[in-house]
Amino acid sequence: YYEKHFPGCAIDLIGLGISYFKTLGDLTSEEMREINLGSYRDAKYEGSREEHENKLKESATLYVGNLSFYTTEEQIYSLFGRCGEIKRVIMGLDKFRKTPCGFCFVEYHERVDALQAMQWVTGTRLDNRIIRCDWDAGFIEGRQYGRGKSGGQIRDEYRETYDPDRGGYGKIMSKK
Ligand code: GTA
Repeated sequence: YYEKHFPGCAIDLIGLGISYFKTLGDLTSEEMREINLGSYRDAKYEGSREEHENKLKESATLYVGNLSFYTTEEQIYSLFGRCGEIKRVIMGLDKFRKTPCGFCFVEYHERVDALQAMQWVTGTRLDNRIIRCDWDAGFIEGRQYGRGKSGGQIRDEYRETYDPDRGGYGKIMSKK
């Protein structure tokens, strides 16, 4: 787990074959920047690729996915607040109905708190779903809306399984 999320932080103590893992408090600012940034890149990001990468490296904002449509902002505050003081939570909304559509952004004041959430909260259960956190380059007005034709997230248009907590079948499947 550490090798995946904190590449370069496992130090083999010379000759002893013992691996020592640094805790978050031990990381240098350079190591903090370089931590696994994930593979998602927002295709609608307005700016250069380099700028996008730099924003991700310095961001204190997380995208949280695979939420139930029934999960509330209060639940997000209560879970993510365990990792540090939250500046703002932005719930993802269906662009037509303006109802939750299964994701949110969590902005912390400090990057180290977002890092704690990346370490401890991603992959845990909320409303009986395994949630996923990802670094985000920062919230911009409009990004809270699903980009699918139906108003929800694009991935829910193509989903082929039945997911009662995310509106049933995917939108394309339900038209078949
Ligand atoms: N930081 O992982 C993320 C992330 N996701 C998934 C969405 N957002 C994210 N931000 C971060 N990390 O502000 C953000 C977006 C936006 C908001 C809603 O959430 O930046 P969205 O989910 O509606 O649309 O965004 P997005 O993100 O533009 O779609 P995505 O996930 O890249 O691409 C669509 C996915 O749907 C593909 O991975 C694929 O699985 C599926 N898909 C797309 N097109 C097809 C297709 N033609 N056929 C089959 N599957 C497809």
